[in-house]
Amino acid sequence: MHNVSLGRALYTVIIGPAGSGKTTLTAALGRWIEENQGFRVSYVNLDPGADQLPFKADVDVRDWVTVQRLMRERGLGPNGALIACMEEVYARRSEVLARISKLPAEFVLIDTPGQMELFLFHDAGPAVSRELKKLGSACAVMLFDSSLARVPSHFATLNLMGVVARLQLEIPVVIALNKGDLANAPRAGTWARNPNILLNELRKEPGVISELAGRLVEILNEFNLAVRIPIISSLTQQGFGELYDLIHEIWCACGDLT
Ligand SMILES: Nc1nc2c(ncn2[C@@H]2O[C@H](COP(=O)(O)OP(=O)(O)OP(=O)(O)O)[C@@H](O)[C@H]2O)c(=O)[nH]1
Ligand SMILES: [Mg+2]
Repeated sequence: MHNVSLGRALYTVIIGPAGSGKTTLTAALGRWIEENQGFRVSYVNLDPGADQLPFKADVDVRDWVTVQRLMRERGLGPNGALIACMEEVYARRSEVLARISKLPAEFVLIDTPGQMELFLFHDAGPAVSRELKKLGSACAVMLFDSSLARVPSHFATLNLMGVVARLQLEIPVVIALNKGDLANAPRAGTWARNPNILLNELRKEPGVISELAGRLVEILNEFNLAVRIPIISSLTQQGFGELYDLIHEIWCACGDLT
């Protein structure tokens, strides 16, 4: 149990590719934190394309703009409309952030659109994360489907994605592999716990990409940029304790214990 209040909120942005389970995790992790850590949790939806949500959004970007409305009004396709939505969110970010800043919670979980690249490489995502950092502590959870980590070189490149996200959003990034209940990446847990086993298996994998991935792991280790990657399940709550500890460590490192 870490139910010690750090005096200021922790804003956790959940990012990841389409369908990796961001929305399910936002709801499940929020409930888990409320029940197991005793903190108040607020929920923010920054996905203007969301239909139904499994959590009650305390701040909802759809109050300002929706993908459906811009598709209708501007004759755009879903991707064009999402880009237009992010422009709208960017233009109105001070209103959105003012609402977020008033949430009476220690933990604020923020769900984002499926097109992760839009949040990372459009102005709106980095602008939001920079402002969140000013409000309290902030971090991102970068979620991947664990089926992406079936071979050592794929697993090794996840850390690199985390570095890219950290560079873009300017906040610490925790990487997690979701859908661990499906056991479709049986070695991932071993690689996550033991980088030496990962390096050994990379050396056995043929090809220049595996060699590159091995060097990458070594360099990231050297620069202390490799992170622990928990295997989690938003359905069974597997790995939530480990994920929470990683997030909590960031909270402790960013703020003074009170
Ligand atoms: N087996 C399993 N399925 C999961 C898990 N988490 C999410 N899912 C399923 O994955 C699908 C996508 O989940 P979402 O939470 O909508 O994913 P998302 O990343 O928010 O999707 P977009 O917002 O559309 O990008 C749903 O069918 C979920 O039920 C998990 O831990 N295990
Ligand atoms: Mg979603």
